[in-house]
Amino acid sequence: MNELISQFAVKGAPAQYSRYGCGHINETYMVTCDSGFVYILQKINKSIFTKPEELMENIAATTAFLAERSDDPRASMHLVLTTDGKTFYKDAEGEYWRMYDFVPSTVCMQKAETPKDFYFSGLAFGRFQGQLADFPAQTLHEAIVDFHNTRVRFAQLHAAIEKNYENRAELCKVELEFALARECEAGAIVDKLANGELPLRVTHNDTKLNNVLFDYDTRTPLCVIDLDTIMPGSSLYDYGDSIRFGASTAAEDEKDLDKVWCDMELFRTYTEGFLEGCNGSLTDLEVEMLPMGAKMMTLECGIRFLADYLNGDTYFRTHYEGQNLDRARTQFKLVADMESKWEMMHTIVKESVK
Ligand code: ADP
Ligand code: GN1
Ligand code: MG
Repeated sequence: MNELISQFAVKGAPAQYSRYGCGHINETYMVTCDSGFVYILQKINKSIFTKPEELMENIAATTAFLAERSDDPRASMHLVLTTDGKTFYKDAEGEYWRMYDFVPSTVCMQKAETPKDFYFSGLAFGRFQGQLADFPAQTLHEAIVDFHNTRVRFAQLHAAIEKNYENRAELCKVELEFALARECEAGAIVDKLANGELPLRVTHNDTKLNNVLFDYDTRTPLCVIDLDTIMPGSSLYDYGDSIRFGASTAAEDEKDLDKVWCDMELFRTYTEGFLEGCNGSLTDLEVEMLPMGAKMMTLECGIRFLADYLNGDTYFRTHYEGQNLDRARTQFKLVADMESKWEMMHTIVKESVK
C-alpha cells in the first residue's frame, strides 16, 4: 500500500491508511502522511466504469473549473496527481487508483435528519449546476452511454420482456402495463435535449444526500463528491433524481405502498435550495420542466428496476428475490402520486423562483 501511495505526489511519507466512508461503488481509503497531510485514495470500480481514463478526464476538467470559481479550498474536490503528472495510477493488476485532498471536518449523511439537510443538498447540487453552467458540457465523455436516455431505457425494457427470465413477466403484468402506458412520454426530456430546446449541461447523475460533504460545525454544505458519473446531460436529471430518492416518504424497496408518496414539503424545500444554488442559470423551460424531471427520473428508475427483474437481477444488487420488483413498484407509486399532484408541483416550483 505504501508503494501505491508513493505513486502520488503526496506531501511527506505515508504513515497510516484505513478504509473510509460507506460508499457502495469505490474502495475508499483515508491516508495520513507523516507531514500531517491527509488524503482520500480510491480504487475505481472498473466493472461499472469501463473507461476509467475518460472518467478521470471528466473529473479533472470539472474540478479544475470549479476550483477556479471559489477561494475556499473545501468548496471543491482537488485531485492529487501522480508523481509523473497523471490523474490516476494503473497498478500491476490493471486496477485504477486516484487521490483527492481530504476535506477536513465534514459530515456525510446517509439520510436527511431534518428537512433543512435536504434543502442544503438542493443548494449544493444547484450550486454545482450553476457554477458549471459555463463549462462546455459537450467536451465531456459519456461515462455510461445513454444513462438517462429514457427512450433507450424503454427499449431495454422491451428486450427484458423478451428475455422474460423464469417467466417473471407473469408476475408483473400490472407494473408492465403501468410502464408501457407511459412510453409515449419517453421523449419528454431527451427529445428537447436533442433539438436544443433544453441546454446540454454538466450533470452529476448521483445526486443523493450522501454525495454532499457538510461542514461538521455549521451543518451547511461544502462540496459535492462522487464525481464518477459526471456526464453531459440535462439539469432535470440531477434535480429529478434527488426528488425521486429524497422526497419519497419510504425506502426504495418498501412493500407497503400505502407508505409511499412524494412529500410536497420535501419537494418544496429541495426545489427552493436547488433554485437558489442555480442562481438564475436555468432557462425558463428548465424551471418549468422541473416537475417533469422528477417524474421522468422516477419512471425511468422504475423501468430499470423492472427490466432488471425481468432479466434475472443482473445489474442492481438484490438481497432477496423480488426486491427489484418491489423497487419498481415504489417508483411507479411515486409516479402515480406525482401525476395526481401535478398542478401543485408546478405551483410550488413557481413559488420557489425568487
Ligand atoms: P462511492 O462511489 O463508493 O459512494 P464516494 O466518492 O462517494 O464513493 O466516497 C465514499 C465516501 O468517502 C464518501 O461518502 C465520503 O464519506 C468520503 N469521501 C470521499 N471523498 C472525500 C474527500 N475528498 N474528503 C473527505 N471525505 C471524502
Ligand atoms: C444506483 O450506486 P447507487 O446506489 O448510488 C444507480 C442509480 C440508481 C440507483 C437506484 C451507476 O446508484 O442510477 O438511481 O442505484 N447507479 C448506477 O437506487 O447505475
Ligand atoms: Mg458516494
